[in-house]
Amino acid sequence: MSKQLGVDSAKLNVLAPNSSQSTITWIMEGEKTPQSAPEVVPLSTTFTPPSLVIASLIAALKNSKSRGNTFLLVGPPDAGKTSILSQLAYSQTLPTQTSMQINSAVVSISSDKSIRVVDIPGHARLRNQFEEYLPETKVVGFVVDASTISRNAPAVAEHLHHILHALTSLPPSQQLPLLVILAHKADLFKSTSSSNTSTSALAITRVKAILERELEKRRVSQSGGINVEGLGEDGERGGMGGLECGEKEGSSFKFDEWEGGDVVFLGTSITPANSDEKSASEGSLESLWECLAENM
Ligand SMILES: Nc1nc2c(ncn2[C@@H]2O[C@H](COP(=O)(O)OP(=O)(O)OP(=O)(O)O)[C@@H](O)[C@H]2O)c(=O)[nH]1
Ligand SMILES: [Mg+2]
Repeated sequence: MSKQLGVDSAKLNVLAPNSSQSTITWIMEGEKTPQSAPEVVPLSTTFTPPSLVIASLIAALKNSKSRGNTFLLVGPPDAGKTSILSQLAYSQTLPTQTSMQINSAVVSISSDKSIRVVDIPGHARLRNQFEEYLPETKVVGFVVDASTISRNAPAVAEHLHHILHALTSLPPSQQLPLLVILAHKADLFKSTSSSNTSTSALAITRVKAILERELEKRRVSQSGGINVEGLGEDGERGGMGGLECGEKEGSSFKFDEWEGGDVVFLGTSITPANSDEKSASEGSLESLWECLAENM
């Protein structure tokens, strides 16, 4: 494992190859989202011809519609968020370190469309910064290491619960972002797979089943008062929603019935920078590219 705690400026040097297509900007911890074009065009107090006012209003409207072009990468530490960002932005995987800052890059997804990809560190103290970006977000990608989820299930589900809660708490005026759960590092399934099922499909099946089971545990424990990870005694219990499903009596948590909207599962992988294995086992973000092209 090449991960280590590191100085972010060093990481900037590593992660910023010369590229005319994409730019990575590094946003300091606690710094606000860069402001997009102002939504309201200030009207001069002096005489303004009506046609100019109308033109300004149209421009403001266009600006407000063009907001929401962010693909937000969230998820536990070590899941692969920064690796995915660097693959999307630079078509190559660069060595990563545990992120202590938010990373952001502009990525071109078609000849006439660019999106902003924002990678929120999984570190417990930093992960909640994702909420600042939700107003600009069209797709949320929750990245899960499918190869380790069996042993990290409660922590991963706790992290996801916060995301589900935040999404279902958005004001009705805001368009709900699409939630995409990336069953990542699908390449690590190949040695254990004896069937013809693709590694992506295996990763998705496992991640979905484990998360549904863990989220159901959280739902039951919230109503029953049993303590589970992240639902401490300080008033959070019973207060953190986001797990509501279709109200069939006795039904357990199912993503397909989640009231917060559609949830898409994708099996993804990249070839790690320090891997010896080459193209034969080349990882794939193809399904993610397709999903972004369709939904952004
Ligand atoms: N085998 C395999 N390794 C991967 C894959 N994606 C990422 N990795 C490795 O997983 C480790 C963690 O990747 P990062 O991208 O740093 O993880 P992160 O989600 O940004 O982690 P934090 O910054 O701590 O939140 C690195 O060593 C990557 O090389 C993958 O698809 N397959
Ligand atoms: Mg990272």
